[in-house]
Amino acid sequence: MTRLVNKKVYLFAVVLLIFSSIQAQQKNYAGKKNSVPDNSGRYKLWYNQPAKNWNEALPLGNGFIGGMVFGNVQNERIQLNESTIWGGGPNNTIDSSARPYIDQVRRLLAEKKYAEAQELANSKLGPKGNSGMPYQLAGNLYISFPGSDAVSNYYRDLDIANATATVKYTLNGVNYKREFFTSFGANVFMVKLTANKPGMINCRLKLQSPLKSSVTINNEKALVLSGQGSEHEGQKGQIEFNVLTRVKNSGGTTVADTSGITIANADTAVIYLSMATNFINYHDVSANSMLRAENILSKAYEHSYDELLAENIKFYRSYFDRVKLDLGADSAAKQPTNLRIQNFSANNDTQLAELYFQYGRYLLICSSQPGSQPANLQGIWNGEVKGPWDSKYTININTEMNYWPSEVTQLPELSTPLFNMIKDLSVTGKPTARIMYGARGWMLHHNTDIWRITGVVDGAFWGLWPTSNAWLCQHLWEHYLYSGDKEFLKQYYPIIKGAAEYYVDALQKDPEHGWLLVSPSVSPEHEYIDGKNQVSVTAGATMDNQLVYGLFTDAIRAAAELNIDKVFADSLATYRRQLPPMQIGRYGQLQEWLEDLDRTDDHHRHVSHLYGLFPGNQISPFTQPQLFAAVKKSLNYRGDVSTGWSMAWKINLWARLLDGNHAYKLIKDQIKPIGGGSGGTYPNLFDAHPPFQIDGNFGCTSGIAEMLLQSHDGAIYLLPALPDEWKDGSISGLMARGGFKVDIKWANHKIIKVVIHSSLGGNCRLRVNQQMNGKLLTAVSGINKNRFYQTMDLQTPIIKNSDKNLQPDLPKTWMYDVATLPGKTYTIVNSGLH
Ligand code: FUC
Repeated sequence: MTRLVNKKVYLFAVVLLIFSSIQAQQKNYAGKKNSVPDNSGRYKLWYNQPAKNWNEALPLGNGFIGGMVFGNVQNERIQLNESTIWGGGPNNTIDSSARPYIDQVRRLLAEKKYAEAQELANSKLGPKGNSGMPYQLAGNLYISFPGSDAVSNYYRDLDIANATATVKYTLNGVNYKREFFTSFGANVFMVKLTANKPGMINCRLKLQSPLKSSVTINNEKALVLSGQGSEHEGQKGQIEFNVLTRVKNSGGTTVADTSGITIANADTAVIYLSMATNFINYHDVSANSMLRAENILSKAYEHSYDELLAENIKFYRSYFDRVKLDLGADSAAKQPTNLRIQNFSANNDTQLAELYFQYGRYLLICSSQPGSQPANLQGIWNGEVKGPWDSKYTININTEMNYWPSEVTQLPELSTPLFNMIKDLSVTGKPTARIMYGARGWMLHHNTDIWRITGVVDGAFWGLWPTSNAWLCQHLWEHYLYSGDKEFLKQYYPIIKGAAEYYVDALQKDPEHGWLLVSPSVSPEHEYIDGKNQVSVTAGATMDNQLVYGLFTDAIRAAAELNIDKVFADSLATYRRQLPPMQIGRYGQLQEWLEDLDRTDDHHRHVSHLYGLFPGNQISPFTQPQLFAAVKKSLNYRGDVSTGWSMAWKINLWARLLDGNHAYKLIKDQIKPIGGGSGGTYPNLFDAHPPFQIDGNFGCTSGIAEMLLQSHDGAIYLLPALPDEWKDGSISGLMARGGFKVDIKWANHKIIKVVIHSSLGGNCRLRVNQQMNGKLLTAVSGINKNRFYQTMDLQTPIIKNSDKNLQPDLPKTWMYDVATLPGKTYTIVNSGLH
């Protein structure tokens, strides 16, 4: 009882504290005249107060380093990240005692002793050594200013069209301005402090880190923070890092000592900040981090802020400007972003949907660059020593979701870090396949980290999932479908083949049907009920069947494209036929497990068995209408509101279910402040699982693209899922498979203009929801001859539901072919609207 009372008192005190700190903030900033952004800011996130917490700070980054800008008036904080600062050091987590237990678990599953199988798996097949290392922050740059917080005209923004952030305010009649960006070319974080009167820049810089670290100063009067990644779960911290910062001022003075740099009476001050570590690759940490950080800083220091900025904007825009989305003007952009998020579901704030779409592209450009680490659970932005789920790579959905927008929104180079990680994993995952499963090829379980670990993480209930390799390889094949890049395919074919070989050896014959099953496994992180037990460990989960079916198909097609390995490809075709077909269960749902165990009141966040619809291409409304209808049933049972990434996945799924209004409903569920335990969006537009997880940002960007264009099912489907709210608009630069770049303009929900840029040539087949009569178009039906548009040849599903004629309501569509040549552009103006 006393404990309960104490708890209540404590809670009350916390609420009071939060409330009074909010009031204190409001006292400083409310009531003062807030400045309205210079142009209503189609591409700006803007606010009239500083960040009260990390989820209000604004992210800048270049794939290698990142910073979160808080915009506090008296004590500016820039929280710093370097993408190779992780706990521990080179290691792998292969379980050398696993082999006999895997066989025992397989036997128990074959005998349908599920609870026993799980008990054994949980006790014998848990993590060995560690559950992966955490991605860690570098520290903080603090800039403290004398005076008071009571300023007027406070304004703070992030301009995602230019990758810059700004803070402005007026104090004692002086207008102060701070500008920030992260240089892609020079790899430094830049800050510029100015005022509209000379001699007014007075401040003090400090570097700080919660990691083991010390601060010194070097010969060039740069402040030097030297630190070390943490020891974690028995792994000694082997990352060494340095953060260096140096000032260039005009007017006034700068004095540096080990406690900081003091800038006095300057007209302007520019701060250069570099960060580097000793990390070379997952098995080599022998670089000299200090030398690296010094070189970066001294090279950048030769250039002025304006030079670096001009070069940066040019570089950044070479990515960002490739896609333009216009969903029409609305007046909500005149409001600060935090208010727009609050009001999104009530208002039709089309420009916020646009901003969210482009923000996903911004975040990918800033967190994943050729040569960098792939975007992790938080991209590159993590303010903690041990962030949520270690801020590492979860491969049963999250890592893949990060890269969903890259091909379709024309940022394919940004997948390079993912491809490189797959290459690493195909090496570290080879002994795992051999030692744990007695199989050739390579494999990993549901997580990895910078050291590319491949063993079980977090316990068998979550971690005994061996199918990550198949999902990762889907990205390799998709890159080929979009680009037609044979060199790329040649380079990565052995990796796709290695994953397929793993399954050739590891699949288990099901005694009941003779099917080949992935065993043991789980339907990611989900459980079924076996008697009184909640069990996750299983064999032949639908997602696994789809993933292996997809992998074998891609490997067969890749071998054919390269004209190699026919015997192996033919053997895969034989195995593929023996995989379990998809099954429609008693509720008319797509079964998640081999047996009909689904529940209609199950709202679990993972929708793994719907992989076949998205991001897979195994369920088509036109050739698999029954499966299509079953997926719809399953998704309706699962419900809408969930964690951030789950809602983002559902946007893509509803787009593929050709229901734009339902997809839009999920965008509304996602773009709202968090509450009631479900996901949403933080004031800085970061996706909330909660907590912050970047996958939902990327997933929603991909979902919006899928609503406007799809190209996985034999044709380029234009506006397949346009919601009522997006009546007029245009999109340019979206990519379709086969190297087609597509621009679409529509009015009153009808397409009025399409422009196709063909890079590879070949037949361009369009599917539309309206009759079109452009001069270049030929109305067609039947198979698309373009080889990038081959559809999946599936086994016949098993239907257990009594309604054998499950037929979805499908829109009437028309198909047209345009014969294209490489490098040519085709404009179709649909004059006759039907
Ligand atoms: C998977 C999800 C969780 C979370 C974590 C990082 O485990 O089930 O919801 O997103 O990854």
